[in-house]
Amino acid sequence: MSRGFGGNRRRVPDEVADRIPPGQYLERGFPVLTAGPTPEVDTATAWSFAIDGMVGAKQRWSWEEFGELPHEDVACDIHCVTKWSKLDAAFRGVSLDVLLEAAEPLEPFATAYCFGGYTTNLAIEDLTDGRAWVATSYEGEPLPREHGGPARLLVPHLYFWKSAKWIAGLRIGDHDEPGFWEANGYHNRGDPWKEERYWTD
Ligand SMILES: Nc1nc2c(c(=O)[nH]1)N[C@H]1C(S)=C(S)[C@@H](COP(=O)(O)O)O[C@H]1N2
Ligand SMILES: [Mo]
Repeated sequence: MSRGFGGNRRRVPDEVADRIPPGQYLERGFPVLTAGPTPEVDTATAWSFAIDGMVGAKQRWSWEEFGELPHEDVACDIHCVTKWSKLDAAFRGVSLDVLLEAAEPLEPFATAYCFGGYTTNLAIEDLTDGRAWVATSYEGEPLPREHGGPARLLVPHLYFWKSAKWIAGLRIGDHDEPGFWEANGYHNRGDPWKEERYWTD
């Protein structure tokens, strides 16, 4: 029995059903989810992006230097563990393949750290092969501050808590250390297609 036909805004339209992971609903807006205050990071005086820790060649780019790196458009679907999914989000940024190639990681794990103190852990395997970016624009405009501007990590194949806003750098290491949400009960990896929401999943 299908009660309330037409009245359920969480019904997933058939034409996009295969793009919505299990347990998710289609969101047309772009909700803001931030634990704590929204940092303000001045690109001229305060912003840089670093790759440090166990690497062959430590890197730090100023905003101006970062702007000279090759950028690409990224159209992607994003999935938040709070169950909304947004299709065809249009970002622009620098591929982690480019950034990591410069830094030469020597070990397999990374912690993304941010202005404001948020962290999240990722395997380098999940940051390479054209699947992760440091994004600086959204829908053709500078990335809005509430969505992580000046720059955020974008790892659309994992739940969106891995896409660290106001990213300041990646620290490479030899062991996998839980970040902010991972230490508070979220899954260590967070694959939306496997519904890896909580550490018990
Ligand atoms: N620095 C920082 N990054 C963060 C968060 C945060 O609180 N601080 N929240 C995460 C969570 S839980 C989600 S779902 C997404 C939300 O991104 P949005 O606000 O652009 O939708 O950002 C992730 N990145
Ligand atoms: Mo989230």
